[in-house]
Amino acid sequence: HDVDIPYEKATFGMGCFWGADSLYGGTKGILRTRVGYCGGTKLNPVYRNLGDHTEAIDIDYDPKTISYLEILNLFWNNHEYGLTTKIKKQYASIIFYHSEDQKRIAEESRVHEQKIRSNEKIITTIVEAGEFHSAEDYHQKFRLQNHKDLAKTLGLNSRLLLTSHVAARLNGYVAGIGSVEQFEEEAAALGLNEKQKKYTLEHLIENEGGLLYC
Ligand code: MHO
Repeated sequence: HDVDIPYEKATFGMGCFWGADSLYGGTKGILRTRVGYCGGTKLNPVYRNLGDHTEAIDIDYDPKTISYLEILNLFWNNHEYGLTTKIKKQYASIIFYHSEDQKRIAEESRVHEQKIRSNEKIITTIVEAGEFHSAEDYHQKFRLQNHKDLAKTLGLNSRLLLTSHVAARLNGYVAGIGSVEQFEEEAAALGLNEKQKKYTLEHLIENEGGLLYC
């Protein structure tokens, strides 16, 4: 049940990557997600030793269903980037663009955000996407992996944790992202059985509208 359609990429640093993974995973039009380290120079960064890298979310999306601007709006509305307190490089607010188009749209959206949040100083930087270093398996689809029984039914290995469409979507839904209506529309296409469906729905309802904690 993977989706083999044309896609584009989006990459952001927006605080702890667990929350971003679920946020985007449950959003309509997002095909796959992975979390990792980006923007620095250290070779082979790992969670306990990430050097000058930033925690980042890497997204494959279907541009026919969701636009880059819509994805950016989720970025602006779901992390902190204008605090007077200093944010560690690990949690820096960064837009990693993949094309000149993305760069332009990102820069325009930053100007717009600064206008409507005139009492905050936006510290978000916009830089070209470089190498993305995938994080350790246990960081991928972190919320979903907390639901051990459901995760087990998907048979996720190291590769699937990075590439599975179903895992990306369920990682959002169990965290309360997306709506019941959206989930019910999609459950058949995801190939879920009744038990998986019932379990996911329960947790979607329980967590809907809640905060993405870290
Ligand atoms: N407080 C969490 C943050 C995790 S995160 C992926 C921890 O230290 O485990 O930055």
